[in-house]
Amino acid sequence: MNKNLELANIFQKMAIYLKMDDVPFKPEAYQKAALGLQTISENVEDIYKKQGKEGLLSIPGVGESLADKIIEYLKTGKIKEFEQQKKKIPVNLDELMLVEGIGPKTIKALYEHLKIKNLEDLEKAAHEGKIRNLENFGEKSEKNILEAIEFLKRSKGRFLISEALMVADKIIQELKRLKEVEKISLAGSLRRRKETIGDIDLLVTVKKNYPNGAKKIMDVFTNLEGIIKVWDYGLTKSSVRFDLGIDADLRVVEDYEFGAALQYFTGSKEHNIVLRKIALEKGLKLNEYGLFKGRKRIAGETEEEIYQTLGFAYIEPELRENTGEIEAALNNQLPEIIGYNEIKGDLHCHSNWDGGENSIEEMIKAARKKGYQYLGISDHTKFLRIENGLNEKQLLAQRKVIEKLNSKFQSKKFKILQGCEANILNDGSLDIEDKVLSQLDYVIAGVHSRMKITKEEMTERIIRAIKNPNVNIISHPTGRLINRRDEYQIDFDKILKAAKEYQVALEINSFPDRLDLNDKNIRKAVAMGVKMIINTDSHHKDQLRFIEFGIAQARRGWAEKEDIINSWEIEKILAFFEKKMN
Ligand code: DGT
Ligand code: CA
Ligand code: CA
Repeated sequence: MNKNLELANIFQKMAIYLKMDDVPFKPEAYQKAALGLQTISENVEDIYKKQGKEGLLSIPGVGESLADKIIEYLKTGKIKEFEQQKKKIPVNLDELMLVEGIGPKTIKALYEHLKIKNLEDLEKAAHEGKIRNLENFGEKSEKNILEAIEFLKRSKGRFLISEALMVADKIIQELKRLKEVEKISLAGSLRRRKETIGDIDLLVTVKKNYPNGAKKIMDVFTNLEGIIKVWDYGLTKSSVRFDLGIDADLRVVEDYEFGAALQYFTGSKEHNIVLRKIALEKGLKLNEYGLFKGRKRIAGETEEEIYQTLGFAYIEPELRENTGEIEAALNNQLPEIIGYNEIKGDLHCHSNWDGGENSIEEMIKAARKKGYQYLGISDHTKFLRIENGLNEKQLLAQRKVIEKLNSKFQSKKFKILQGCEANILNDGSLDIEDKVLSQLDYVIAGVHSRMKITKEEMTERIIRAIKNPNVNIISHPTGRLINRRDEYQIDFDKILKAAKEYQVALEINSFPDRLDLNDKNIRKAVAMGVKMIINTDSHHKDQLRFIEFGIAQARRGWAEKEDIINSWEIEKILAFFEKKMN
């Protein structure tokens, strides 16, 4: 930050402190000076050096006393009055002032009565119902505070793909009902199925016989339920914000340029830049309106046409990150990435035996409805008490139940496998006796505790589990929670080597806040010939649908069918599990 912005920031805060004490007029003077400092292009330090106090007085909003404050800051790096204010009420104004509906007076009251200093304190107090008891507060204001914090958290960061897709699906549903809409498509990072989304991008074309179609579409779009702000209204582009805090851009384009627009607005920007450069080298021009030779449009109606005319194979949106896909396309070496309909079963599902929502029967019913050929029940094991983890005896009892269910499905060509999700303890051993593990169809092992250990320790710990003859799958191998928790420290190359040697599959967890492995790690696994499995980790039958996020992640990691064991027939998976034993 330069000195102008530093000082502007301090003056803004001093204004807030003055407002806490109901001082008249002065706060406005500080705010005006802050604005002045932000506006001028010249550096305040230079102004003072060249023209002294006179120069400072020429800054908009700066009078005698504030000029002295500026000089004090330039000379000592501090403003005494501000230091005293901070000492009296030591709160994080940067954070608290962002909360919608909270002003200086509220901040002061919250600090004096509840010692609330920052966003974290505020959220905690609101959750504990402490705020409603203060004078001038009530349950309503407490609820508002919580909602505002939630909003803040969301609007500041990027959104999980599941959240963005939920909003996008609703928009698409509403727009599809209009007779004016011809084609409609996702674009941007959402179409590329990135794990987090900045904003939603959508593209539509208007049916020919509706000359005012664009206006109708934009009117409906900008008035959708849940919109809290219209940033931009136009006949070719509009932008809105939904109450979740997520923005959506809608563009209306002509039929003949739909492919070009889709290609352009799908991105990524990095992919497009290289594509445009290649077009230029061929004497062509590529933009959102088409591919041109001189003034003549030679492609633009479809994306395929554009890639083809440029001399490429079609590149799937999930690959368009400029990480080698363009070279691969030019050399006809693009991978045949796994399709969205190629998963034959889900092997990481929890039942109500371990506190999941649904019975094994209900999970089976949901799996069959998805067209799966097999389903694996893999409940937590005993170390995880909070998840009602099963012990050896319970696992064996469950085995009997599953065997019985299987005999029922024999004629229907559906197979239920019994696994478990055992815990990798601190020393790399598992929390279930090998004697029992060996009786299950397969074993998943995962780290669920003590995640903050050194890289060496964590790597050793997981490798020891990989070496266990009964372990077939490592669940969520790096342990990250998107926007909440970083990966644990591991030497992934070593893990890959061990997984390959001991024939263990690494899981791509489809839960939208996990999506672990990430794309880079998936590509490494593919390159090394390490097998993976796309699982949902469902604790409820409706979560089976998350598989699409896991598949998208696998595609982003260039994985083919052969790399993903649950796109295989059941016999082949069982053989893969079995071979490990010997
Ligand atoms: P996001 O929203 O941060 O998750 O990521 P994107 O990829 O959706 O980015 P966004 O929404 O800013 O723009 C959508 C697409 O539009 C982007 O993927 C490529 C295209 N695009 C936007 N701005 C530019 C640009 O300045 N140059 C180029 N070549 N393409 C752009
Ligand atoms: Ca976007
Ligand atoms: Ca956008």
